[in-house]
Amino acid sequence: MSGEDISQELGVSRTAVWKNIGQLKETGFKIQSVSNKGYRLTSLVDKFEPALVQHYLTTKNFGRALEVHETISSTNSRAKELAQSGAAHGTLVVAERQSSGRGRLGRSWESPEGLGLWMSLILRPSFPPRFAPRMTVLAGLAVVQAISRITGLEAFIKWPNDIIINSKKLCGILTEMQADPDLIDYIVLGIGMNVNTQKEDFPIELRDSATSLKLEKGEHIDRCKLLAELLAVFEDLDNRYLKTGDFSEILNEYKEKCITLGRTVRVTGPTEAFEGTAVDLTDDFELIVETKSGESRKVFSGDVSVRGIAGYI
Ligand code: BTX
Repeated sequence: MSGEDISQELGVSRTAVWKNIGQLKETGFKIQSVSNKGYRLTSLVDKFEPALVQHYLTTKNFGRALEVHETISSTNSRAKELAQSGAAHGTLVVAERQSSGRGRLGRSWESPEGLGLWMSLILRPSFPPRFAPRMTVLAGLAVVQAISRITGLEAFIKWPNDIIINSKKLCGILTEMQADPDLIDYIVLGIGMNVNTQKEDFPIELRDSATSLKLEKGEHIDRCKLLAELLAVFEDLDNRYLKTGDFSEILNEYKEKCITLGRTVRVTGPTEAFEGTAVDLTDDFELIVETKSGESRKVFSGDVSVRGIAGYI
């Protein structure tokens, strides 16, 4: 497109066009300039550039308030700070790299620069705190659906919150909440997804149990598009639940994608460990495990490994 056309279309001066093209190039957009012809955009920047993310967004709330960091300790920690100072429902924190990304139970989450989707969404739902795990259900389903739409890959959920492809861990979800006994102040929903990670980018101890979209699909994935799609699907599911108040249908969709059900699992709690078969989920999102002695036990949290999945033999 010629500089003249751009300046007319946007109603700005040729100098402004020239300056802005220069800035875009500095940000990482690949733009060819040919004298007497104009400019050609040959590739977008592979970064969470706020303007690019906003360009793809189709949501009403999710991601409309956006904070992007090059490096941050943990997007969940930053989102909690923002939530405490009053940030709105749907506020999003994204980082290119996390220096101390957190998993559950004090574990760490590998978040190398420019290769993943490390994000935290602030939610202020109006339901009581005991329903908070429902947000993890919505998030898990949203991740699976967004992956399918962007890449065509089929992903599964390992209860409660790991996303699995080809028996390997692709993504983890960390839900943290601040609440009074009967009112949620905020939920911070952290999602960590390996997007363009290559095998050698993972630390050795994770190479057999972790995967990325690029490794599974065999091609580079546009992280901004993926982020926008994920937020769109997530907001749709959230609206659907708000409108109908009916969670059973959504839980059934989750169950269809839940790789844990019907499998041998090992439950490691704070005081004991046992094995059994995961048979179902309760309406409160507890896992029902039938032990070898025929006892039926409800598991609320703790660690559940599924035989054959993500390194558990
Ligand atoms: P988790 O406790 O289920 O998983 C953590 C475990 O997963 C680690 O102990 C390690 O074995 C393995 N692991 C670590 N990094 C990776 C990785 N990149 N890919 C695959 N496996 C890995 C799951 O916790 C929840 C993770 C949430 C991460 C997001 S990122 C954005 C937000 N900010 C933040 O600090 N955490 C969340």
